[in-house]
Amino acid sequence: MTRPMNILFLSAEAEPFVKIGGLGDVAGALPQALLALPESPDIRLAIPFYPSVQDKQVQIEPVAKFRIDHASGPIRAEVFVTTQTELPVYLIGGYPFENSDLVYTSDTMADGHKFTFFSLAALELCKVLGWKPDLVHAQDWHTASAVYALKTTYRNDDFLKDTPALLTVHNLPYLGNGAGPALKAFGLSPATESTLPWWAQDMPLPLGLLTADKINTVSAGYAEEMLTPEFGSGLDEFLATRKPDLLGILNGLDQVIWNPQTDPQIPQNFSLDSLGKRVKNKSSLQEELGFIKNPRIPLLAFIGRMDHQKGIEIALDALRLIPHLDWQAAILGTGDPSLENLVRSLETEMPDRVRALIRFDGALSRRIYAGSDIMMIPSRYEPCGLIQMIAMRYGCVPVARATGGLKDTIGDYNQSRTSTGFLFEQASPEEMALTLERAIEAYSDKRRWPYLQKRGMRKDFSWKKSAVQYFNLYQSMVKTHQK
Ligand code: NHF
Repeated sequence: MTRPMNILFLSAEAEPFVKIGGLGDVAGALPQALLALPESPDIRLAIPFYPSVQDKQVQIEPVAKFRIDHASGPIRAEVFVTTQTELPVYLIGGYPFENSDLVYTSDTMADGHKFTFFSLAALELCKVLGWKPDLVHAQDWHTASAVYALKTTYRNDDFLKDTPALLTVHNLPYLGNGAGPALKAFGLSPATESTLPWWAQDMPLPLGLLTADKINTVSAGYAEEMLTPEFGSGLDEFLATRKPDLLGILNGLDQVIWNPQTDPQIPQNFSLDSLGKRVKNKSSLQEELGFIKNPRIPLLAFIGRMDHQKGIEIALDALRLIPHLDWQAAILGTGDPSLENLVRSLETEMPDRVRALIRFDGALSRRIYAGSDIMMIPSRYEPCGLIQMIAMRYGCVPVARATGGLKDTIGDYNQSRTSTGFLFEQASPEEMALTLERAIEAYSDKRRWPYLQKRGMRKDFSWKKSAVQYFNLYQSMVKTHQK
């Protein structure tokens, strides 16, 4: 191919327009990183035009108006494109988004309706613009119906037929359960004759997994775990049939935004060569949190969403098992109110060494990365994870469950030459407590600890690395289709 590859990148969220979770980070960074490659593709990002994005007053211009067929009558789509960045970002609006203040809701029917509308409108947009994608790259269940549509209703479409599709799984348990009626109303029938288990035959993510030319997830470890009953969300046996087309590509980290050497929001900048300065961040954090200011007491932290996946209660119970050791703990995040209350209870039990920081606070999270010693990451599953990468970059040593991307990015202390942290196998407070004990003991070895920190700080988690892998994958998929 002499011209650059045309890639349509679909996501329900993308920084800086709208970000709810890790998907927003990826969709904000990866298309940009692909654009920065020497042989950059003509990549275009499409996201829904939520009311919250409209409020941001992004510079845009209208590009298209068309209709999407629906059982109760056609629905009008109105599309704008951003004009202030090199990456074209299509904002797809229409009435399904007009009253959706929240990106994701608990109303699975309504979410199914709006995301199916979005997915189909994104494909239709390419036709209206006369811009033929060489590949469609969808993310998670929200846009998986674009993959299914390409391979079914658009199978004989002159413009879009034979377009290869890549589906990236960022979080397998979210299958799009409840979206079946919406798919049907938009003309996408269930795959009743397929190899999918019967209960998944009308769900967007399984349908995308069934029909995508390639499937990837955000670490090699999670790609393997998805094939097991523990992590497969009921699809493990089906996914085994797709194993030849399933791969893992690790997410990257924005190394400019996350840089302890230049981060303006931390009290004391530091680098690999001036790690000694880091202690100032610790003492100022101890002071801010009302803890005893003592550099010898290890300061543990948890940052993240308080939900079942992230396993915060495992960490709380693990801390209860090690009262005999000296430590302090800062726990920052919001989420499930019952889990938030568990964090508050631990603070009440141990007021002089636990801080329950129940809020979203980006600036404080940076001070914690820069000033705490150990980051606790007890996730039950973690497709990739960002916290561990940021922690390592800031010299904060992770103690994490050996799962998915955590296992792939953290070298365990036992492998002394490559170790950057501590891993434990079972999601149990007992195992985590033993591992915290190991970490706290290692912390007291003032000679060895900095080696551990420095190995983590040296790790290259740049987006460039991931972008090259996606580029090669796109290229091989496009070539296979041209044959
Ligand atoms: O990093 C973005 C993120 C992952 O592990 C994370 C998760 C959701 O659970 O790929 O998606």
